[in-house]
Amino acid sequence: MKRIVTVQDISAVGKCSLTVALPIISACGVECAVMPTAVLSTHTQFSGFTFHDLTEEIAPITAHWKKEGLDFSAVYTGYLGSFEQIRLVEEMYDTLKTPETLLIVDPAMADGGKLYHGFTPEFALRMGKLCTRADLILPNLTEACFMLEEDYPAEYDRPYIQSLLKRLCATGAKRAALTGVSYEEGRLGVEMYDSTTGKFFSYFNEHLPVSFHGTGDIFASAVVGVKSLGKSFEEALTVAVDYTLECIRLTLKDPDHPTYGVNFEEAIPYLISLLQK
Ligand code: PXL
Repeated sequence: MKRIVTVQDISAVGKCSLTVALPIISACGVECAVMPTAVLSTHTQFSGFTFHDLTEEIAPITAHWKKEGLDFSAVYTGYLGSFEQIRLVEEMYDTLKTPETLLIVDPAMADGGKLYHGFTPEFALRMGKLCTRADLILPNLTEACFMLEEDYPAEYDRPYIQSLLKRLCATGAKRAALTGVSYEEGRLGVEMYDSTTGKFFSYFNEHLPVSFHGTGDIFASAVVGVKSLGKSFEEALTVAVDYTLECIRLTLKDPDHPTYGVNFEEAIPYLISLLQK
């Protein structure tokens, strides 16, 4: 069985970061080791959340894994809370990587044109530096714009997105996939540029006119899980689009759904059915 490690926080309630990455990657049939970077009572979109930093654990946990001879087919990073955590993640990747270990970075730090609570434009540039080392990065448009120090556009077209993806790869990332892309009403999906082949790939499905927190984390987790099974990046992105849409569909079916995250749990059988195709 493949083993990956994901580095992100535990938001105890909130359906994001580790509480979605672990079940989704496990459901794909991939062992998911975790490097928890902090424990919060909820994610930071709630007010009054508690926060306990675990930065000091990263180096000793890494050293123990190295001593045990553990290897990982991918290191997947999500929400990281500080410059120091990014530095330690780079060190961890250098310590644990084999020639086959993929670095997949979801620069989870912004959406809707704005940085999340507590982040600065300087932090976004530092995250951009981590992205330069990645085999695949999974930003949304807001995160891509902050990393490239560009204004968030009110509107866009395909040539703009393709140029953005090429500029992200020009900084060093091998592949950049932009999430939440829409070129026509009613359709939403992903577009990737693969600098190792010089090719673009895109995939779209229905665009439901709602926006839920945590869908970026669900999308990235599905990509990592499927890719780790030995499928192509294109297949992994396709499954992730379809699975994320199903999570939103199931959420909307329940009139009492929580407002803070989507129903990724009841969509897990659907995710598994996509893997058997
Ligand atoms: O979904 C990204 C995320 C992860 N972890 C924490 C967050 C957020 C987004 O706000 O606050 C703690």
